[in-house]
Amino acid sequence: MLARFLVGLVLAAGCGAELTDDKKQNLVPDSGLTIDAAIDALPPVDARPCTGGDARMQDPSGTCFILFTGPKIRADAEADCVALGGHLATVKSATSNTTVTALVANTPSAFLGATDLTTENTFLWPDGSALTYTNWRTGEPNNGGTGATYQEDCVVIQGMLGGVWDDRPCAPPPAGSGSYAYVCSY
Ligand SMILES: [Ca+2]
Ligand SMILES: [Ca+2]
Repeated sequence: MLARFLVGLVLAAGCGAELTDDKKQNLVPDSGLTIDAAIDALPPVDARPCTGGDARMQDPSGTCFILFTGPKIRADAEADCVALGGHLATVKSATSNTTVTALVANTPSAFLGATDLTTENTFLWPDGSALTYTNWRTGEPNNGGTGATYQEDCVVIQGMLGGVWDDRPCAPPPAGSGSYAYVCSY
């Protein structure tokens, strides 16, 4: 009985000490408020380092483009990009396309993020936004061309042709097609 009483006394003392400390902390002026205001005034910055993949480059706006040589089908490539905290690449300006073209300079074809999987010939970026900038190769997108027995609903950038775009299969069919290197961005 005495032991139980002593344990209770010790626990009560411990709680009392914590309460006292909390009280003291609450009485200290919050000197961090001025610093918080200064931080809030700064523009938002994506602090994630531009790393990973087989090569990577940042465009002047700070968007990080990451090349994986793969090859993989579109769904698997996109899963890899999501694991990085991004998506298959969104390219919204000629400046960004120049950066990605340099990144894939030695790569014949690499997936970007756009698809027309939802509505044929209406390409969208992974966030659902429309393409405001495009760099289609002459005659593209052609969904495989006249008489094609398959769909071309994904987009590749062709590094060895100066960074033009072509719609290509997202996966087979046709057999052996639909697997490419891929570029992620965030
Ligand atoms: Ca298509
Ligand atoms: Ca095509």
